[in-house]
Amino acid sequence: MPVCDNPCSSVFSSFEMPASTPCRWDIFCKVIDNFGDAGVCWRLARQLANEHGARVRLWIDRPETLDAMRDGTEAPGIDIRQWSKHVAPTDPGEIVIEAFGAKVPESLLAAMVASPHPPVWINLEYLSAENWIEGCHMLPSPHPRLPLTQWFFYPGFTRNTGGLLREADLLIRRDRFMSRGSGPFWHRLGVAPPDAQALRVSLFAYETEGLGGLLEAWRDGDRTVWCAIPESRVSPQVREWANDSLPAGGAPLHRGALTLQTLPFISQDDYDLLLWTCDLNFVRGEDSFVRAQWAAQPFVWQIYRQDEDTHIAKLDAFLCRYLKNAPKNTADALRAFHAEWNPAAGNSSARPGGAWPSLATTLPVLQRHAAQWCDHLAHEIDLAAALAEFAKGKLK
Ligand code: TRH
Repeated sequence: MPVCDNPCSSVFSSFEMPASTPCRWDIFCKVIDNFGDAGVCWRLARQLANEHGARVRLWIDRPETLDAMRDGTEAPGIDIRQWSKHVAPTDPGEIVIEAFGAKVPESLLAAMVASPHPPVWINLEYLSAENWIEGCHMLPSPHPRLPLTQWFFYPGFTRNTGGLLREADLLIRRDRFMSRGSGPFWHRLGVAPPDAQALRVSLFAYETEGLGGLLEAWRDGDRTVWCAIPESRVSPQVREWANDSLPAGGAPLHRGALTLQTLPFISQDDYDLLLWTCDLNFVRGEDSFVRAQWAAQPFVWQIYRQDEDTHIAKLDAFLCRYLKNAPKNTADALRAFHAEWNPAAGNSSARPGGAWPSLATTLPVLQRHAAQWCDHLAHEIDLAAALAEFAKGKLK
């Protein structure tokens, strides 16, 4: 069965596509917390629709999570549907993706078994830089009871993984934006542009003990720091640090060498612009972490915490890969900062203010390193293309 030449079933005809249009994808997303699960699925759905002619049903248990990220963005080819244990399709597409452990309902599994052409059933995993994922990527996992096979798909940083989400025109758009300057962007956000001499920082984070120390290091430092803070879990802590004196209406707050600029939670597309235009980005989770790498700017990753500190091995694996070709001083400074920004459980002595001076000194080197890393990654296949290729192979 060809992957992209099938007439679409009647259910998918609600998309009003021509009969020759292709691949019907179902992506299942369960929002565990925050924005990452929804953010990745939405980005993947958009790319499959825009670049691979896919018709995607994005099944999400909490569709409202997408609202601020989409901010009204049109999504031709994507049908966002709410699902739960009780409301789920019984007419699978050609490709069914369970993202990040979202388990499709039994009724759909039964329909998959009954289908004359069972769909390609994919388990899309979390991103990791650990070596073992290469051995598990694209492995089959037979269902314990039903005549169905699921395939593991691991995003990653190497050729033997599924790659990272990257729209075909992303780096071109980034370079065009950078060559035009960020003035119109700030104007659109209603924000006074940062001083040209200032170090521009974006801060997207979970609650963290190290925040106060870092803000104080910036406040008392030699260089002006302008820090944009889109609304997130760290925002209440920022307000507390500022003694609730952040001006209303988004005006900046000045403290010594530091200017704090709060922002609302902006759309995914605008968030890219913010990452591109800042000299240093604090990111977290999975999707902002990847977008920071496409920004080709230095970044600090606050990894999502897991029980028994298993996330620390994941963080180390990434830093190892990322810093492999970096000068030793630079690698040491970035590692030290990450250790303070991601303390192991029970280590409450973390004060990233302490590791800041070394990181600040090495930022120009880190900037070049980030650009090289981005170029290197851009030579690998992107996740949407890898999934499309894999599905095509399985549907033959
Ligand atoms: O929000 P996150 O912490 O998401 C997650 C989830 O917690 C998830 O359960 C966990 O498994 C995963 O991390 C590892 O961080 P992330 O992944 O960076 O997602 C944030 C999304 O929000 C991303 O798509 C970018 C988007 N975003 C905006 O659209 N506008 C904004 O202003 C900001 C700051 C982010």
